[in-house]
Amino acid sequence: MSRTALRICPLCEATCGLTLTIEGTAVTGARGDRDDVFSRGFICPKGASFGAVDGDPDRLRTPLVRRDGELREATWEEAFDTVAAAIRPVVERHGPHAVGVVLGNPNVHTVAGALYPPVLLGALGTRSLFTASTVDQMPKHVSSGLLYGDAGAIPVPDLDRTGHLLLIGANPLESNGSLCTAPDFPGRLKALKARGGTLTVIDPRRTRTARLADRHIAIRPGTDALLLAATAHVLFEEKLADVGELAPHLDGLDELRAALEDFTPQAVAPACDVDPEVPRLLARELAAAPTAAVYGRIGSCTVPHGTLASWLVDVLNILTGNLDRPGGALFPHAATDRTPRPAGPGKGFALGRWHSRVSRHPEAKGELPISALAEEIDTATPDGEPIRALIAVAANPVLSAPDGDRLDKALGSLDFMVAVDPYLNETSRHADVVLPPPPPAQSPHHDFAFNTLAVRNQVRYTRPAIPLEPGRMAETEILARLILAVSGMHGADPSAVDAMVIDQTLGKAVLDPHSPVHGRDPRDLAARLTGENGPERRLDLMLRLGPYGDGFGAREDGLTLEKLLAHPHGIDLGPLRPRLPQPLRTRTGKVELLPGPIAADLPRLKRAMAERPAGLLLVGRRHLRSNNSWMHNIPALTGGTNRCTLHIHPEDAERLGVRDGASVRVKGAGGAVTAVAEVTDAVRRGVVSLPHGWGHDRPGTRLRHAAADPGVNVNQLLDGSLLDPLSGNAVLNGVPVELAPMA
Ligand SMILES: Nc1nc2c(c(=O)[nH]1)N[C@H]1C(S)=C(S)[C@@H](COP(=O)(O)OP(=O)(O)OC[C@H]3O[C@@H](n4cnc5c(=O)[nH]c(N)nc54)[C@H](O)[C@@H]3O)O[C@H]1N2
Ligand SMILES: Nc1nc2c(c(=O)[nH]1)N[C@H]1C(S)=C(S)[C@@H](COP(=O)(O)OP(=O)(O)OC[C@H]3O[C@@H](n4cnc5c(=O)[nH]c(N)nc54)[C@H](O)[C@@H]3O)O[C@H]1N2
Ligand code: SF4
Ligand SMILES: [Mo]
Repeated sequence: MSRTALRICPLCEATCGLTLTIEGTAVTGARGDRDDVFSRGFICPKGASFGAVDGDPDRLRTPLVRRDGELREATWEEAFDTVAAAIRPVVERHGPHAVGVVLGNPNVHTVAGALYPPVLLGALGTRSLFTASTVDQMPKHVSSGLLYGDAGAIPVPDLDRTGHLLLIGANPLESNGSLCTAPDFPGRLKALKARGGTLTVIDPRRTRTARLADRHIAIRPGTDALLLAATAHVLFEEKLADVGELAPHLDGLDELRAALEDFTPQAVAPACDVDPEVPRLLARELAAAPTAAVYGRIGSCTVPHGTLASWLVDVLNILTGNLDRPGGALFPHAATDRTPRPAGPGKGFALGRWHSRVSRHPEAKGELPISALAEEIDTATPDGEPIRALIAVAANPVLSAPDGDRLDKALGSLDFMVAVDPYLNETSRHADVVLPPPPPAQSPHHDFAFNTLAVRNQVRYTRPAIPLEPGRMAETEILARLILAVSGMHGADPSAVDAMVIDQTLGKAVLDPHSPVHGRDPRDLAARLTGENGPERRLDLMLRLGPYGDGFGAREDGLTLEKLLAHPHGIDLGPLRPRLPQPLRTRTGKVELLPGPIAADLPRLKRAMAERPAGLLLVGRRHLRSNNSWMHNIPALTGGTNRCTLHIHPEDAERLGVRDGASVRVKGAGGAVTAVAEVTDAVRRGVVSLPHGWGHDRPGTRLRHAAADPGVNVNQLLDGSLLDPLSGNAVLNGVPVELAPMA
């Protein structure tokens, strides 16, 4: 007897609605939900393998606790007892910062990851927070923080209506999009072309996305900020800049023009290794298009000038009048966003409110660079204690962050580590306690993060497709119990955590004159919340207080959890709409075009005009059937072209004596790896490419399929010292390497 159930796919940012086929407690099939208001039936090979991902026999079923040096199966009670007994003493003896927290990427794909880590951090009071954001999009947060006063205000390209898309360092045909949630990104790009629009792609590799483009610019890695600065320069020089209706919301236009004066096409072209006509062409194309959107992703962020490149992406949208207008780049409005407040000056965005202990890296958005995690554990300094205990939730930094070998050793030296992870992998193998969440089919889903980055406003929620198997614990409960265990409330009812958050939120809302519940009784409001459990009540709360919410009766027809549950394929909330100045939180209440920290970093970009590295530069790549470090254990998603090979251009291969299929030694500042060469002109000359997330050959892991074809860890080539200084983001692309064919 089989049945079907709906489940939003958590495997990438596209958030497709799936229809799962379920037999007993197993997912035996997955297809796109044609009635999904957003994804309309789209599915990719990863989503189609949902059953295999969900049912991977190597997923842990019970907690593991280290006894006599070995991880052994244990009860949940033993596991949380061990955590409670270990963490509090570290805090009491060495202070809160001696407990580190590492949050990995899947936290943005789970309900638990959205709702509990902020509470955990509050309970611990630690400044030792490291997340996947600093090997990813932190530069975009910093540029948004500086421009708009809110690190979360990220404009999203209006894919379905734009007339021209300039796409920089992104390959959505493999990644399915990022910081731009768009189920069927490939179809949306084809639709852009079908309606007469144009697509330009800047990427050192001729990717599947680049092959779809009208124009592909194979730039030298790491130099996009220069090319974009020159493009903005041309907009001013050729009097093509036209900010249109944005004018009253902008501050610093003249200062911006002056700051970009030296970035002429002639001056940047040699460093970018493009013709000086390219920035002129880009500027004219952007200015001439009826509407246009500039969009940058990983390749524009994980580079030495990541924050400047991210800032310039928005600068180009602003100078062409495309920010906040249909067809340009707009600020989405998610159903769980906070109650909108009236426009006006805000608190602004501060960087470097504290610094890392060893290398004195400034914090950004409350985080320290994950590149610095190893040294914060293994290096003593006179001021402050090293990290002694670590809580890792959905993170595999041994593979995803620079210099995995050093981090591997550092993790092994901790007094205590707990990992919330379904796998015993390169990172969790160091834990003293592993707390495994249930597989996705047994978990609820709502996209708290990605709905704020979606190309269409919409809201969807799916309850667990399969009830929790006996012995399983919901990840929401795991994290709630973890919070209680580290805050001296071990053993209390985990729903107390949700009740506390609800009380605090309502307590503030009733005092806020702009809230729809201003002046009401918080206990009465709390009693009206619906939902089967704490996390559902919190979702109901956020929906009801949000921009489309019922305001607890203040707005008839408004959104509630009950209403959402009555729409299992989701509720469409319409296309993106202009919102300025409401999202602005800067001190001036305007878009601050040339913020101080950006202006102070421009001389470094100017110096980069003279840099022409003679050697090879390494870039990454993603494969459609992969996802960071944790999907190489699924047979259906490995093999074929999804391999950890080194792409190298035929001319470079010839010059260095590298043959297709032969092993090559790749050396970087942090170490060396040996990979099989794949000679291809899909990479430009002077550039080689290795994918990340591989290197599954360490002992003590339980990833049987992945270990059979382990690949190598590209991040071993890094030593962790190369960062974008403003954001602390690791430089993962455009990294100098040396090659030697193996005898
Ligand atoms: N060289 C190079 N390095 C990179 C990148 C690159 O492009 N090049 N990309 C970077 C980017 S963009 C990112 S986001 C990071 C990712 O870095 P990480 O977040 O550290 O790595 P992931 O591989 O996403 O690992 C996630 C972990 O979460 C676990 N997990 C999976 N599902 C769940 C779940 O439902 N709950 C919990 N609790 N755990 C779960 C997995 O088993 C795995 O251990 O890697 C970065 N590293
Ligand atoms: N299939 C699959 N999908 C994924 C993931 C995955 O691992 N696999 N990971 C998910 C995550 S966590 C993220 S953050 C997103 C990332 O989503 P995307 O940013 O679309 O990811 P990539 O496919 O790595 O594309 C980055 C492109 O930048 C190019 N590039 C490298 N250096 C430079 C440079 O200096 N300048 C320019 N202009 N381009 C450069 C690379 O060649 C590459 O084609 O994907 C998500 N989706
Ligand atoms: S595109 Fe992403 S969200 Fe959609 S099915 Fe594939 S992995 Fe899942
Ligand atoms: Mo990412």
